Amino acid sequence: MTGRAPAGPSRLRNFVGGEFVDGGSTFTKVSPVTGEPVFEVVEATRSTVDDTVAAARAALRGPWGRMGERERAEVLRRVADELERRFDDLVTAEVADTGKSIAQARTLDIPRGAANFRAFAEIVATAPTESFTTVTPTGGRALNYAVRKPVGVVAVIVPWNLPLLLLTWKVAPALACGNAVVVKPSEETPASATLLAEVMAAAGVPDGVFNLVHGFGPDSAGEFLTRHPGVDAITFTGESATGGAIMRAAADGVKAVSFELGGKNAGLVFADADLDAAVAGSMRSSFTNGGQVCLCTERIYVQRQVFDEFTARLAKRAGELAYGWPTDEATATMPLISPQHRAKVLGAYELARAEGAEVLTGGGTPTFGDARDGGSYVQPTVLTGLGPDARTNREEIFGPVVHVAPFDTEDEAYALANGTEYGLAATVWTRDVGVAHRAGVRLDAGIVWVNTWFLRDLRTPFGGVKASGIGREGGVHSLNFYSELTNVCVDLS
Ligand code: NAD
Ligand code: 6OD
Repeated sequence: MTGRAPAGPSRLRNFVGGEFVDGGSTFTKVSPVTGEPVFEVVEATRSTVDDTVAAARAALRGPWGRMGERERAEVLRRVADELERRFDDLVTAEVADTGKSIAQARTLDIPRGAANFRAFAEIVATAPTESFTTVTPTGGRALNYAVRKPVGVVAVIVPWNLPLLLLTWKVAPALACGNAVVVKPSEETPASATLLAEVMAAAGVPDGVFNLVHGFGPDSAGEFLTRHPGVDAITFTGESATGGAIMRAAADGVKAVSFELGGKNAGLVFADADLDAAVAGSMRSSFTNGGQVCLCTERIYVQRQVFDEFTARLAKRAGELAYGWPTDEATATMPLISPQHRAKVLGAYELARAEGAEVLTGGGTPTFGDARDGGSYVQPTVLTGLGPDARTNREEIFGPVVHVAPFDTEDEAYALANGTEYGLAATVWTRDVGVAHRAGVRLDAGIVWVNTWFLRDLRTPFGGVKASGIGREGGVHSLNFYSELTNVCVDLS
């Protein structure tokens, strides 16, 4: 990237059966950094969505449908190679769409795109299937074994916060299992998905295996896709309320769903923790990607003996987070994705004040005296003073904001952490292995990190409990969603 913002606006199109297609109306994607237009995006019509589903179905009947796991794994490795070859273009696209720092895009978002394909190439090529030897009624033997088959046409719908990472996290296992996909990125982040279509073509993925539609949710590409009778399964990441709408749309066709939804994640800091690590880790877990990660901690409960010291250190560091252009290596903040999302987060800051919160740092918007004043920035914010029933402590905000409160006993810590409708992730800071284990058992969360945050092994189960999701993806759990298991029973007697 040479300038402050990418060259633009350029036109992003839908990808159907191996071809980019134009036509229909367009919408404008604006930069979160400056509010200026960056891309014109062709919105998929209902008939474009029909065409993608037909192209995907046709691909399943072609050579793709006859490939074995090892051949598909080889295709996935070529996709990873091509993603790495297009690394700089993908970084530029992701930064243009989101305003995230180029340093983060280079070290997290784009490398994980390639890593997702490499990981699922290995997983699908090496995963065992079950087999059982069974005694027959006549005393003979039968062999039962399971074979994996693709589910069919999979709709992949993802949000805007980690666009390529979250898209490829689902596309890689779906392709590994032999499905064809129709993907719909967020209307806020159309660019890296468009490049992924180019990557697929360059890597030799057969036409129709990967299709892309741009657009919105209700009465647009998202809803057309989830209601489409030719779609066999839907994998979705986004808000819990959207998950509900998609589930209703999926009910008619009895389509399988996998949902990774919202969170209101807690951090627990016990008095025996390494406080330097807890403060540094909580800075990451609260403010990475402008707090726009579903796994971010928006509530931290700190054991009373260390509450004052922890809170003072966290608020000081949050107040010192460096603003800068995304292209500056030292930048540690980023804008929110859109003016609408900024209004929502600022509304949450107002609500916190109205509920009686003390604002330890932030609570408003920064001013720059340059083009960034047209962007969607808010200040990183640390709050305290609210009880567990405050809406600020129960509702997902999805911005750079955390509320800090004290606790006395381990039981109280778990009760506070579990006191929301969500249950995605939790982070625990302690040196006591007993506490670490009990936290894993007693917290309502799909993922519990101890003395770390967002440390990922792609073979592990990933997902949420309560309103944070349905199902698990990762490793063999992804294979189980993206494939059908048929049991074959052979009488050997
Ligand atoms: P969102 O639910 O508004 O949108 C997500 C996607 O769904 C977008 O592509 C959108 O166009 C589409 N969509 C919206 N309504 C639809 C409908 N009725 N039918 C079909 N598609 C529809 O979410 P967002 O604002 O883009 O993302 C932020 C949310 O995502 C937060 O709640 C965050 O916690 C959640 N999230 C969860 C995870 C996870 O792994 N659990 C990961 C990232 C983000
Ligand atoms: O790391 C992942 O695989 C993953 N799905 C992360 C989700 C982050 C939410 O914003």
